Amino acid sequence: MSEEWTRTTCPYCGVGCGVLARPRGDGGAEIKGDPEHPANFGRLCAKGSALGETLSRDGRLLRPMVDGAETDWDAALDRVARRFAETIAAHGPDSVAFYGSGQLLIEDYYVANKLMKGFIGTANIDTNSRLCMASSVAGHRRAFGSDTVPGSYRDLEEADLVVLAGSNLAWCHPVLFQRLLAARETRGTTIVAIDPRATATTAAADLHLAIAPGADVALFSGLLAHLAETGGVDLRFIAAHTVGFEPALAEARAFDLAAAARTTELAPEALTAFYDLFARTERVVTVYSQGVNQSSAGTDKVNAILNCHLATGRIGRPGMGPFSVTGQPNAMGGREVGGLANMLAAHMDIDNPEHRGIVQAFWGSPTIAAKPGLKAVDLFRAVEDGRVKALWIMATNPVDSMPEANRVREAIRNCPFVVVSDVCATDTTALADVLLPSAAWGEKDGTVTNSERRMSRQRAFLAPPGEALPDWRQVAEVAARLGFGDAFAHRSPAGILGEYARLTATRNGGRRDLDLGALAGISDAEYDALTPFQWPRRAGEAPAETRFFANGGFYHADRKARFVSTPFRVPAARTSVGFPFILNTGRIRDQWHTMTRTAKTPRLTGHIGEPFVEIHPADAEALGVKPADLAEIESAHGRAILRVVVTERQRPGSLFAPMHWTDQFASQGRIDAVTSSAVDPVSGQPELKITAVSAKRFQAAWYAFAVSRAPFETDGADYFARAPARGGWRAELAGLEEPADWTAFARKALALGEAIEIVAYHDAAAGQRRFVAFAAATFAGAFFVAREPVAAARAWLGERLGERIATEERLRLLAGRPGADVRDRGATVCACFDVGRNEILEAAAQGCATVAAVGARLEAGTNCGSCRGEIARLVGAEANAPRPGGGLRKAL
Ligand SMILES: Nc1nc2c(c(=O)[nH]1)N[C@H]1C(S)=C(S)[C@@H](COP(=O)(O)OP(=O)(O)OC[C@H]3O[C@@H](n4cnc5c(=O)[nH]c(N)nc54)[C@H](O)[C@@H]3O)O[C@H]1N2
Ligand SMILES: Nc1nc2c(c(=O)[nH]1)N[C@H]1C(S)=C(S)[C@@H](COP(=O)(O)OP(=O)(O)OC[C@H]3O[C@@H](n4cnc5c(=O)[nH]c(N)nc54)[C@H](O)[C@@H]3O)O[C@H]1N2
Ligand code: SF4
Ligand SMILES: [Mo]
Repeated sequence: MSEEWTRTTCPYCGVGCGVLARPRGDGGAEIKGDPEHPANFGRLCAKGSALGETLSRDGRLLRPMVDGAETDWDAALDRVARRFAETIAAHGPDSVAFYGSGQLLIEDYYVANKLMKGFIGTANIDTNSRLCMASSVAGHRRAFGSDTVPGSYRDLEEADLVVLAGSNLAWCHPVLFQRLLAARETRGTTIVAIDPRATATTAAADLHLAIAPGADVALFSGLLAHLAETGGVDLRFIAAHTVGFEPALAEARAFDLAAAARTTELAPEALTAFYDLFARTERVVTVYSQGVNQSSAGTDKVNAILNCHLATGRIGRPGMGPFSVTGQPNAMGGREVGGLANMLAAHMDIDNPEHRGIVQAFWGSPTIAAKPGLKAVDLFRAVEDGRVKALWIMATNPVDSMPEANRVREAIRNCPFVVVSDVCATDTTALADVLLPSAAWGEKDGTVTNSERRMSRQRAFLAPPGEALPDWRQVAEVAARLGFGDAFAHRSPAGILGEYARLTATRNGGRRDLDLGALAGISDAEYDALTPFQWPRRAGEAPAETRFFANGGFYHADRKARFVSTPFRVPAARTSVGFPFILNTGRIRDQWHTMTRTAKTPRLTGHIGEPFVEIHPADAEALGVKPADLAEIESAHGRAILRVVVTERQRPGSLFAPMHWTDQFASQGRIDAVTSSAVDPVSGQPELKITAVSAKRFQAAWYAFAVSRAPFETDGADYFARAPARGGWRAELAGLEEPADWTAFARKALALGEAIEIVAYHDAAAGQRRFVAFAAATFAGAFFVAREPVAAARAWLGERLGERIATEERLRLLAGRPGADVRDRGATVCACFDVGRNEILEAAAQGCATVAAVGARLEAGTNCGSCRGEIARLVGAEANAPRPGGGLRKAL
């Protein structure tokens, strides 16, 4: 591989930042932001910056496996093809299914979709985007006639008001959020955040509307009614470019101010402030994400937002428009190629006979799926009840990320034939009959589309380990074995993209939004040199900034947009005496989904290293739980045990837990064992933000904190959570009963083998036990037990692992605390510069009173900026310095 920098794209969020990567020779890589990429202009967030530390080969799948035994590719692929062919022959094409991911590249996705819909002849191909973007897709298609995101990132910088609805942009799209904050410094942009709980995003907003869970339709219906009432609508745009305004408005009028305030549980003054601001500000961008999409009214929430932008004609012009931000690096690309069960390909509709004709003729395929296939939740139900008998899962981990995940796990376990393509071992790969090792980020070539319709190259800069192969090749090989070799004869990703681009342009002539004609038949050399561009890019067109709909031109047959009536529906989940809380779930700053990559480096586990549940102080008191206790959260579907965080950021009656933890990292941290699979009736997207649950204290008899050079043996603890530490691993443990022999228990848990020396300390009165393990005079592990959650200098202990320890220092380790001259850095706050909580508190004590002052002294907060809110809290300063136009929060 070349020792030069390779230009590629970050594999995490949908911002789609450009990355420069250079192999380091030890398997890792140097990483920096690509200054020329128009998504990030050189910036990266903590996850992107840490990419080079997550490339290790630990846990990587290296060889194909059939029935748990290693084999060669031919045997594995033959088995997949034979079992799919037999199942189809016996039970028809709808008895097989494919479950993909917004983390597949366009080329992978395109061939999988082509095989299923055009050659096997079933639309049973769905993706984790069903859990993510499906409501936005459905809302866009209802309003615009196509799944079009009209604007660009630049619009967030050119807006005077940015509304963030159900989006924790600060943590989930950090570089885009930093672009917004930087623009606000000069422009004085007002930011309104709509979220039931307080987050790093709401902390930076001028106005936080802590809406009742699920009430967004009422909020935006009230806005539409208010706009009509106060003359805030654009009658010319409505007349020229839309249909259905009057009925939608009539429906929205159910939400006068009083009704909107009642349903949203917001003060009328706060609502009026927002409504007036929206009415009087021409340049408004409304960004929406999972608080909107992951709802049993998700599609209506999207249309309620779109209605307000259509009514004001604020769409597709600089600084104006609705903006659905995508989650995964290629969530948008997956929608484009047809990865959803209800789409065909290249933004053509499965229900449209003309579109089916175009696609079938283009593919020269024997068949074409004629009706939509099963959407994710239904797809796994069909696996459960035996309608689907052969399933291929690629680049997603449904055992941890699907709602009612225990049920999904059983369905997969009982499915007669399961293929999983992944890069590493997961809770899902454990259930595979055939396990296929995929080439990972950095090892494969392809393209992705980000949230602003910008396509960028991912480029290989490392050789794949073992026999790992790119996903598209696995699909093409199986297709060939099913007898479709001619249609899947692609020899390179460029060939696939070139074919796909030709399809987008076929019989298009401006009738479809997605047109990549300029890339039709792209050569390998052109593909290598491809620079990021926004679609559409028709034949002969050079890259240009593109927007849609400023002058109408929607994609319904009459080229007009539709207002959609959105009657308010309450969420599917009802609290009851047995399940009195609403459980909300989502993301944390430094972890990506099921943690298969971001949990490989202590830089990213140092911020939050354990699954937790946020509880309002009043609820905590009523439940008798204290900070750092453990709580059991239970729904009708399953149970989780999580560390308690008591905080006023949470609404009373609501809980929040992260989606990330799996059986690999915690005993019972899989929150999707608990969540409900109630879905939106239009999009089929599950309501992952609202599940009725109970909460109670986990009655631990003992708690332990441990560090070890080894990854721990956790059998015997009723609770554990582990994470990498700087010199090894750290773990939190707890149990309902004390083990008979603590020394033996600690020894086994530390998993260091016999050749260690253990120094022990027991304070019977305080109920404390401490064990410190040394291997050849180096610090190898520690195990601290107490009746209460353990107090110890966690970060300091983790950092000392592997160090040679002088005899007189051993006592310090046994005390679990550094001496007065050394400090425990505390949990990581700034992951970019690796700065801990205690370092920031010390800087504050020495007079750093602002985020800028802390940045000047420690560098903390000066790169990606996503920790700035937290730093502000620690130094007791406002999240952002005063700026023009920022007086709204004070005014309220
Ligand atoms: N660090 C990190 N970043 C990520 C990811 C990650 O795993 N880690 N994943 C990526 C992916 S795939 C996605 S889809 C995006 C998701 O990005 P976001 O949608 O921003 O993230 P979430 O935390 O899922 O949810 C956003 C917010 O919705 C709020 N919410 C819950 N219920 C409601 C409601 O009824 N109304 C409103 N208005 N808000 C509500 C939640 O409290 C939460 O703060 O993030 C992407 N970026
Ligand atoms: N409770 C709750 N649940 C949620 C959500 C929520 O907000 N709350 N959010 C939902 C959303 S929006 C999403 S997007 C999903 C995400 O859920 P998943 O898609 O299940 O999460 P990931 O951990 O990203 O899984 C990706 C898998 O692909 C593997 N992988 C990485 N690169 C490659 C590759 O190149 N090829 C192959 N074959 N495999 C690869 C990784 O090792 C990993 O196992 O979770 C959903 N689930
Ligand atoms: S914001 Fe962070 S995670 Fe998202 S693409 Fe950019 S560097 Fe990657
Ligand atoms: Mo997502």
